[in-house]
Amino acid sequence: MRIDQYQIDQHNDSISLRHSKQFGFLTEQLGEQGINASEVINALTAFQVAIPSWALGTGGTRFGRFSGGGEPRSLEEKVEDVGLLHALNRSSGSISLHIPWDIPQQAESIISLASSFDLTFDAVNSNTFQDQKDQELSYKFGSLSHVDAAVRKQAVAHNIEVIKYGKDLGSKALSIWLSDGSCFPGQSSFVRAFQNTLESLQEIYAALPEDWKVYVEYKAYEPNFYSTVIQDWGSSLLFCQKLGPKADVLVDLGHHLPNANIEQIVATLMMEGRLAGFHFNDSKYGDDDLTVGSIRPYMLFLIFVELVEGMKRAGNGSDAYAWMIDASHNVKDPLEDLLQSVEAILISYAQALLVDRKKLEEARNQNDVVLAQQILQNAFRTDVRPLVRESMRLSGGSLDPIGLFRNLKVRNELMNERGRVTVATGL
Ligand code: RM4
Ligand code: MN
Ligand code: MN
Repeated sequence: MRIDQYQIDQHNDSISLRHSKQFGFLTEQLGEQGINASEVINALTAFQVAIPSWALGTGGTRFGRFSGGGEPRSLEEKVEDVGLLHALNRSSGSISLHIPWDIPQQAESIISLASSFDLTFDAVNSNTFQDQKDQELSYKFGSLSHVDAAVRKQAVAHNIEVIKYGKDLGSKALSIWLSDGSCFPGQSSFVRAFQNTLESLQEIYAALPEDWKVYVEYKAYEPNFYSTVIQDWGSSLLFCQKLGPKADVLVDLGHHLPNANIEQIVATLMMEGRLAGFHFNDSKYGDDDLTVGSIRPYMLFLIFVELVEGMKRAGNGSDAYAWMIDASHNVKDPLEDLLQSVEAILISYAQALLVDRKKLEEARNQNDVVLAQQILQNAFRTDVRPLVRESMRLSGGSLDPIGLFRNLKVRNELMNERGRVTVATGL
């Protein structure tokens, strides 16, 4: 299914009066504070968030999975789904593949399908946290860190194969999330596991094409419950520093221990020039993979405050980083959920762009704690949705992506095309 431009324009026309009023009012208010709304809108338009190929179907937990129907049955249909999202919000212009869940059979034809939707291929992800059918050696006790060199070799070879797939698609990065660790004290040697992993990563690093990067993701726990080899940003940074300049740290919002100060982690990584990018999601307890901004929107805003600051300091734009949603949708329509997530990201980014940096610095220098807090909260409490809508409208998207999605009965259409009982590959 494709959404035509005229359908978007028609829907926009029907709600444009209300939007113009709200947008006009906000622009004026911001103008009084010395903020140029069009600069914010330009930054929003440039912000593109990749969609993971494994998030287009209904997710599940280890207890069950309740498929909603019309899920993509092939990589082609996944590309089509991301095409729908991008047509609606013009902010989801790339797709990130997980190998071997989504192996592109013919690179050229999938590239041309993607470009017909204005999509490119983001980082490719390797998978050594599951055993595949016909796999010779098991990853039950680890992969890149395994005590047996033969298993490590197999895991390294898999990562190198993933790079090859990515190269054919025009990707520029390999993203590694390593589930290796131990479930019980005594099970493994921390030091040996680290050293084995480093050696394995060095081999993968050596296979990276010239203009590629490797993103090293960390996670405190799960599926291993006692220790994880790359457990936190510090371990990840250590690996990256040992590997070289093509390795950077990937932050997944759900991968920290409770109450971690993620915004401070982000600031530190940016200060060191080692932030690769983000896997966005939200959580209440652990790696819950919930809709971005659904539980802790203020934290997301504070993270964006640091991101904006870090980008400014580094003198680069948002395209210098890899932004992706890494979420799972157990009870919502995956496409609606992804639209909500992208919107939440843009809202936080817009709010962070409103922060009066000069005043904030002055307040800090004066130790005016009250004022510093107020400056941040003023920005956070501004309803910036008209800016987000306007940025989508200007780039040809919808003023109300979810409204139009429902209006066009997209899910019904997909169920008619693909069937009611379809299960997408992924978790
Ligand atoms: C992990 C991690 C990885 C993702 C897998 C599916 O928890 O977030 O990034 O690839 O889940
Ligand atoms: Mn992740
Ligand atoms: Mn995760």
